[in-house]
Amino acid sequence: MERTLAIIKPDAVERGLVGEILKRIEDEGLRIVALKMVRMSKTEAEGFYYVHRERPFFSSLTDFMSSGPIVVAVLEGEEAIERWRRIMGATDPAQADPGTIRKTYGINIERNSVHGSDSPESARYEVPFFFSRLEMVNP
Ligand code: 3AN
Repeated sequence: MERTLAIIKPDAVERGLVGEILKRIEDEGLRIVALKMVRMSKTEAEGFYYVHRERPFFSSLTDFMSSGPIVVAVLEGEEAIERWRRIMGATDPAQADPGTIRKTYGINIERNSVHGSDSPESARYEVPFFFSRLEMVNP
């Protein structure tokens, strides 16, 4: 059993897509074991995306991610990390497979509607970034 961090990004929250995306997660058989809405400060967004600090898009990305509320969730299931990545689709919505969330809702490579941890190592950083153990249920 594996856990991963999912984020519904500001572009999707703004367009009223929270319900659709949470329904998709449940329909795919991933269990939501923690869930909340937050608004990150610029500094918090920089902390979350620390690994990308040298990338040219870092400043724009952290501006965007702190521009409005996001919904963060911890998803649990067999191979949850890989499964959630597959459901999201490629980073660039234009390259994403049909039926993926990013293909369906993503606006561009930055405003791509959802985030998912890309490895067990990043999940180990990202899950506790938002949730304490007390905030995650043990079904
Ligand atoms: P993913 O979210 O698919 O793991 P990463 O980790 O390469 O993609 O990038 C993190 C986030 O940075 C992406 N979700 C996207 O919002 C943004 N991003 C990635 N590449 C670019 C780019 N070339 N231009 C602008 N933003 C980007």
